[in-house]
This record gives sequence, structure tokens and C-alpha cells, in this order.
Amino acid sequence: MQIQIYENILKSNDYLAEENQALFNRESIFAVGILGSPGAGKTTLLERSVAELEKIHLRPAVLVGDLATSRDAERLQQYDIQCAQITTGGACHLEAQQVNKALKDFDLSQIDILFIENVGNLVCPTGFKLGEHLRTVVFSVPEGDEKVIKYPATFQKANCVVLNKIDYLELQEFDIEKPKREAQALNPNIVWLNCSCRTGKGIDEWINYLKISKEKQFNESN
Ligand SMILES: Nc1nc2c(ncn2[C@@H]2O[C@H](COP(=O)(O)OP(=O)(O)OP(=O)(O)O)[C@@H](O)[C@H]2O)c(=O)[nH]1
Ligand SMILES: [Mg+2]
Repeated sequence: MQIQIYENILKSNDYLAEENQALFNRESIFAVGILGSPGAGKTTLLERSVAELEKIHLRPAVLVGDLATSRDAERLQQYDIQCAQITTGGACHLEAQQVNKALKDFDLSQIDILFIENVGNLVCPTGFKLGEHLRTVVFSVPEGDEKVIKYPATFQKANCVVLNKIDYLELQEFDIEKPKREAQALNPNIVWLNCSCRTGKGIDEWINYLKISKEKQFNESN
């Protein structure tokens, strides 16, 4: 009985996620889901990305999910972008319907890339599509190098992993090739990028990856 109810919830979420994606396609908005553990650096990566995207004339917007507070949205609003916080109360993931509702306050014609930062954890957000074209897991060195095999579904369903906080590599033992190999075994098409939001290393590759992925999605050519 419980399994049936859960499957029905997922099915209706999938349907709404498809509606979201149809809306993004109509508006030529490239939607990027951002998942990862609490504190992995999701919001910091978005702070770094916003300024870089504007330099290449791509207009970003952000929806950010948390259990409580609007702290992340407040950080991002300083960049003068369209941004909204979704507070879930107790829920450990965002759902497509919440994304749809939050978008009603946005001027979609002014957005090229929409980031959707999910509630921080490597479990619950995995099964809930939001309509995103691209799913990125922000994974960070201090979490340890065993997270991929311990939370396989999240990495299996992602298009890209950003390994953040590589500035910590000199402070702790972390085999950078191991989680990468494990992620590629789960998902041969996964893109793996190393970065440090602190030093800025790897941010250019991430921005380039976003740009190329958007162009591919909408068959844009220069
Ligand atoms: N040393 C170092 N610290 C970083 C880096 N990226 C982010 N941080 C720090 O990590 C902490 C958490 O970053 P956030 O961006 O808030 O993490 P988050 O994933 O958005 O966290 P939640 O929204 O709570 O799930 C902050 O103190 C950041 O300054 C990095 O590359 N290196
Ligand atoms: Mg955050």
C-alpha cells in the first residue's frame, strides 16, 4: 500500500516535471538542477557562476530549496538576479509543483539559465524530477572519497559531478580518481569537473560546460 502511494506521488511529480520542461523549452530557458550534501558548496558555486555567466551574456536566475530560512536566496539576491527561496518545512527534497509555483513570480523572458538548488542531501531529491535539462551533483573533498558508492542512485541519475573544494586536497587523504572511476562505472556518460569555489580553479570549465550544454539542448550555433 505504502509503495503504491509513493509510486503515485512520483508519477504525478513526473507529469508536472514534464510540464515544467515544456515551459522551459517554450521560453528557451536551460534548466539546471543542483544537488549535493549540505555544505558541499552548491550556493557558493551559483554565486561564482552568476557573475561569469553575465560576462558571456547569459542571464541566470535561481530557485533555491531549503528546509528553513531564506539565507541562500539572500546571498544570491546580492547579484541582482531573479531569485526565490522555496522553504519546504520538513521535506527533504523539492517537487515539480513547488518549482512551477515559484516561477510564477519570475519574468521568464529575461532568463537564459535557471538553476534549481535542491535541499542539501544525497538521497531524497534523486527520485523527484523538476523539469531540469541537466542535473549536477556538487560533491566536495571534505565529504570523503566514498560518497559515490554509498549514494549510487544520485550519481547514476546525474549528468555532471562538480568535485568542489579541491583546495582541501592538500589537507586530507582523498583519492581523486576513485570516486570519478566509480561514477563513470555507474554512468558512463557522466561529466566530471574538479573545482574550488574558493580559489576559482575549474570555474571556467564549468561555465563552458553549461554554455555548450545549453547550445546542444536548443541546437544553437554561433
Ligand atoms: N575551502 C573551501 N570552502 C568552500 C568552497 N566552496 C564553498 N565553500 C564553503 O563551504 C561552506 C558551505 O557552502 P554553501 O555554498 O553554503 O554550501 P551549500 O551546499 O549551498 O549548503 P546547503 O545549502 O546548506 O546545503 C561555506 O562556508 C563556503 O564558503 C571551496 O571550494 N573551498
Ligand atoms: Mg545552499
